[in-house]
Amino acid sequence: MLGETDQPGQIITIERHILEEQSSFPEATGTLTNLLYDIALAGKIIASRTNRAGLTEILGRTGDTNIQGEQVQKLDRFADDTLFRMNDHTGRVALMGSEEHEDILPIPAKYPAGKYVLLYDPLDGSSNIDYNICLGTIFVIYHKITTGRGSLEDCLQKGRRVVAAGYLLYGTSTMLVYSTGRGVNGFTLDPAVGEFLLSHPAIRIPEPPSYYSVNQGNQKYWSRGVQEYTAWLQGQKPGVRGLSARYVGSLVADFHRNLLAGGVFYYPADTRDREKTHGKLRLLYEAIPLSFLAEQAGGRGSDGGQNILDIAPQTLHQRTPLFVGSRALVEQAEAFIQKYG
Ligand code: FBP
Repeated sequence: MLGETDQPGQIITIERHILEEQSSFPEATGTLTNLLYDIALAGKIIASRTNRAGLTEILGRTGDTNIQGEQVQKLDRFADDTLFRMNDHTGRVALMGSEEHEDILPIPAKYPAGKYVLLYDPLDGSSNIDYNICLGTIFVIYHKITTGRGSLEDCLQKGRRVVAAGYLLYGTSTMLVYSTGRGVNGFTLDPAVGEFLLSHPAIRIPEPPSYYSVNQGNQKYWSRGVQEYTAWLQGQKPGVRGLSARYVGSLVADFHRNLLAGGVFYYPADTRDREKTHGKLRLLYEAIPLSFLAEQAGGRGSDGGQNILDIAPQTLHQRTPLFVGSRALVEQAEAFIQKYG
């Protein structure tokens, strides 16, 4: 697999990597390759704004509220517009779905509709924008399965049908991590040349794990199973070495750390808000893409009862509890929830 054969220090751009990946799909037409290029370019444009967020009029709110009931940040809107305008005219995508929009986003009639469906969370962790904390963009790609120019049905596909998924992390450096179902590779943007270069080939979640990531401020609203699981992670159970707690409050940042260092991120269902008895995070453009990547790196994603990739989505913005990261830690969560509810 690419990455394992490359000598350390070889300069591999994401374009070359995607092209070499394409060569392992004899039936490939290059459309997915170009769609991944477009997403990488959109990521560079968004990064150019996040990096200067404190200096430009991009901080603060638009005054609008999105379908999630959240205040829309200017940077949210910019990221959302950038991803849509990058993909609405290329003839590669039939329709899109965004965390920021209540309904699916069909391709304007004046443009040809393509064979792929692109769903995205344009700017994850947006509650952290004003505090200069890591942000991310999460995306997932499916084949269009209906005839014509596509419909909601094309967006409500199980994670087992994912063609490609990934995220951009806008942190100390800008990274793009993706998979087409042949392992997970990470690229770092070299601002000097404006290129994403292969920096993390063939990522596998290491054992033993080091971290657990959860908003423990919600603990009293969790089920007994999740409470017992958290105590186990903290080493309060006999014979268990506790893990260290890390929580940024930006899903992509917390997931990325655990992907590279070993650990589990979880956002369980809680009784705090009737709206969120199924958890806070969105199945289609947060839980499925990250669970796909985790599984490709030897880990697992679960809602506490079943693999996230086996859930049949019902609605565009449906929420789900999420436990994702090191396989053994996620399986333990399922065991505690099965035992204690
Ligand atoms: P969005 O910013 O895309 O709405 O994502 C939700 C999110 O910010 C995640 O990034 C993060 O893991 C979680 O919510 C933090 O929630 P909380 O503040 O309740 O811990």
